[in-house]
Amino acid sequence: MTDNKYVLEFVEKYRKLFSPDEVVWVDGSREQHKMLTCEAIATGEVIKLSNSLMPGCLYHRTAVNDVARVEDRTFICTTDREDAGITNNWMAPSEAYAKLDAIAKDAMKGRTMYVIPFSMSKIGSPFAKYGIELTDSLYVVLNMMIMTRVSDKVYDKLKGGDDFVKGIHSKVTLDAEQRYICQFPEDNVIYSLNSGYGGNVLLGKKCFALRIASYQGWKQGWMAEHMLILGVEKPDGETKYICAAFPSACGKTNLAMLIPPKVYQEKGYKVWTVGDDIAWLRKKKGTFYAVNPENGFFGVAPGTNAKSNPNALATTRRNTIFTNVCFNAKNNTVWWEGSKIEAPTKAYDWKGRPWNENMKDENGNPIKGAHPNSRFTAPAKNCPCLSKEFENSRGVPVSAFVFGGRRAKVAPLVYQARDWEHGVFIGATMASETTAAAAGKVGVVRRDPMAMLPFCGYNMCDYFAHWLKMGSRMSNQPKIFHVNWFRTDENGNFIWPGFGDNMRVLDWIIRRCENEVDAVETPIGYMPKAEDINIEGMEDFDMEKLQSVLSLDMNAWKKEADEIGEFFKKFGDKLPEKLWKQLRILKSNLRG
Ligand code: OXD
Ligand code: MN
Repeated sequence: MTDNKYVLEFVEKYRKLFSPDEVVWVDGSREQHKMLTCEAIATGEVIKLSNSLMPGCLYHRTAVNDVARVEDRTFICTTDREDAGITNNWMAPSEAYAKLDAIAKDAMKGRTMYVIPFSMSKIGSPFAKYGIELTDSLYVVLNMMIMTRVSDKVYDKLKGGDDFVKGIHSKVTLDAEQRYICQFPEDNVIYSLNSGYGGNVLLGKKCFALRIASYQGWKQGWMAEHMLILGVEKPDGETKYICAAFPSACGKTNLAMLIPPKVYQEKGYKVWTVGDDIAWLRKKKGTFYAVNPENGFFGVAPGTNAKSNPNALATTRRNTIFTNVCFNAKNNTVWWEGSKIEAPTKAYDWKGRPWNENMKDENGNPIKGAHPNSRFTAPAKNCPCLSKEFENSRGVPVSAFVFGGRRAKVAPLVYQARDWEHGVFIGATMASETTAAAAGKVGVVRRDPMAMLPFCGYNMCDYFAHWLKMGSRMSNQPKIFHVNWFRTDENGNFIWPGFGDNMRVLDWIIRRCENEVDAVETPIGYMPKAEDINIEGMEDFDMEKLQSVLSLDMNAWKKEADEIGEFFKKFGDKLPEKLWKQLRILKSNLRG
């Protein structure tokens, strides 16, 4: 397959440690994909779904104790603890290697070790970074073949060198107590044991494209961000690109695949998806250019329906792997809560138990057919609104960065940073409130800077400084905005309808970028004049509701500013002074 000595040494080292019965070199070919799929079906690792209704689709269940990313078991392993910072779990590299090697010893006996060469972003592009993942999971192989560019051409691109990320994965026994997701940014190594859940084991995604890549970007002068990338095509045919960061459960995939409301469609607006989760950003001629390094979407299934995200639904109709959704045994398809499709009458839930929608647990709560974090892994090329720039190796020029969170009261529908430094402050302080859907107290504010808290592979203070520095080098700085689709009324109901209507906010953002519309200066930044948000054609929405989502409660903001101060204090002396300066400006503005 290759004579690259670094690749051969890497594979041999872990073959000796894991002791698999066999090593299979994955080459990315159709023939091999077909063979491996048949094998996964034969072993029961996946179930083949209806060929006529869902051609090429597969169904998989994870172990019940292994259904999500595990932040408490995720470590950044740097020589110096300071380089991981206070927001990451840290382990010394020597300790981590020793601990994980002991768990890994002979873990693949009786199994096959697959060697997956993959590229994040298009092979050969200026953005491309290469990786090799070793795994004992065929499910991982098949998912990686959707989410990344898997090909033996990767070996040629290495040109005999060692510039690749080494990904090591084994399910071992799926013991949650021995589960580790370790990143070694100084060594370009990811080591993941005892999990089979996507975010922990598809090592190209969070582990590489965010944790390792953010560290590489810091060292090499570029950025890896937890951002969707979308293009808004205007009636004159010009397309403007926006990158947006939201914490999990804020509808990133839905925003990335938004369908504009009728009034916008009639005028000729279109939204194109470049990416739904990760953006790699590089500077060219003073402008940020963004690519989506992935090749597919790993989206949350529950809540996806013909109204919330018809494009995502269409994307999943072929060659898609479904994980932990409900299995409809009547017609060999899948179902999930919030699909707006009648629940199946002959079905098995995500745990594999016979299921119907009337079933209740011992506390009388409905038993869900699909796990709330059940997923689809779908090829990007299936997406009806995929941007024609998706494969463009130069990336797309970024006009605006958007940060967002889920805030019931404090943040208005949209506001704009006064300048880059203020924008970095807004990103660094963004937050979401916990919802009733999650365990624990409702309404607890969790700060999640740039939505990177679980994904930044180095010290967050260095990360903020990197943001400040990158922006200061741009002659064509993107404008920075904050949005909040989740303001509630006195009864706790959402006021803003969201989904396609978010286009109205994107429209204001783009007009601001083009200096086509004025704004009001407020203590927190620039805000729209209500009449500049187009509410034409909206049902059950009026000027009064718009005013209410644009309103600012100064007392709530004073409390917010105090809380930001407490949050900043946790970072100690390393926090860039420019962020403290922005907090002083906010406090002084709020005093009036
Ligand atoms: C994801 C996440 O799975 O951000 O994309 O949690
Ligand atoms: Mn994500």
